Amino acid sequence: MKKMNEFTQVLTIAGSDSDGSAGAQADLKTFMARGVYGMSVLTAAVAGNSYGIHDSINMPTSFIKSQIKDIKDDFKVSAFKTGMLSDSEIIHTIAEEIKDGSFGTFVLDPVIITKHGAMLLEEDAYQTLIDELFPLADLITPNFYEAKKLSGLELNTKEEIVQAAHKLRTLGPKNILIKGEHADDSIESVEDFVLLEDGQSFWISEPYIKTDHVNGTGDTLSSSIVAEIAKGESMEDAIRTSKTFTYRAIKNEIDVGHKFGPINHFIHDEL
Ligand code: PXL
Repeated sequence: MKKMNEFTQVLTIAGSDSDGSAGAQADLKTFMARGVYGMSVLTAAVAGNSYGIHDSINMPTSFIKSQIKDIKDDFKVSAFKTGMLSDSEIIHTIAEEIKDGSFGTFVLDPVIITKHGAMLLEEDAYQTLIDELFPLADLITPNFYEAKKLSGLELNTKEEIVQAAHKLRTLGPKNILIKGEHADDSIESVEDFVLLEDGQSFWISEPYIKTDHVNGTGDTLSSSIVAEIAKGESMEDAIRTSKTFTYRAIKNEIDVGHKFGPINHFIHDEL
C-alpha cells in the first residue's frame, strides 16, 4: 500500500457549491482525476443548483484559521489554490496564513462573479485582493471579465490583452493566464494568453464548444494546474496539460441537472 505521506498533497481554499459543479467540489474532483490527494479549506458556502446560486454564507475567519491550522499541523502541501474569497476580511486572513509559504506554489483564481451573474467577491475587496494576495501568487488565472476589472483595460484587441497581462504582472504575480472570451456563440475558438515569469509568452487556442454545461470550468483549470505543478511539471507544461484536460471535460459532456450543468471530471484516464 502506498503510504499517505508518499502521496502528492494539494489544497484548495475556496467556497463550497452545493450542486457539486464548481468551487471546492470541482477542485476536489479535479485533484482526484489528476491523481493527487486533495484537501479543502472552506471560505464560504453557496446554495445553488444548475439554475443558479440562491443563497450564501461566509465562514467566520476564526474557523478559516482553524481549518488552515489543522492542515499545517499534519500535512505537507506542495501546491494550493484560492477560489471564492467573498470579502476583504477573508482575503486578509488568508494572506496572513499563507505568507509563510508553507503550502508551496500558489495559484490564485481571482473569482469575482459566476457565469450567470452571482457575485462571489464584494466590489470593495478587489483592491485587497490586489494588495494582499497578488504579491504572493505564483500564477493568477483571471477570465476575460476578471482581467478587464483587475487591469482597468477594455481588452478590445489582442494587443490590449497582452498589455493587461504585463500590467497585472507589475502587481506581483509571477505568471499570468488570461482566459479568452466566449460570450459570442458564433466564435470558433477560445484564445488564452499566458505570460511567464521569464518574460516568455504564448497563446493557447482551443475550439469553442457550444454547450450549457460549463459550470466549474475555471475552478477545474486552476486546480488541475495546482495538481500538475505539485507532481513536478513546469508552469508552462502544467498550464498546457490543464487546458487540454479542461477542454476534454467540457467536450465529453455529462447530463446532470436541468439547466447550466457541470463539466465532466471522469475523463482522467485519457491524459
Ligand atoms: O466557478 C466559480 C465558482 C467558485 N466558487 C464557488 C462557486 C462558483 C460558481 O458557481 O459556486 C463556490
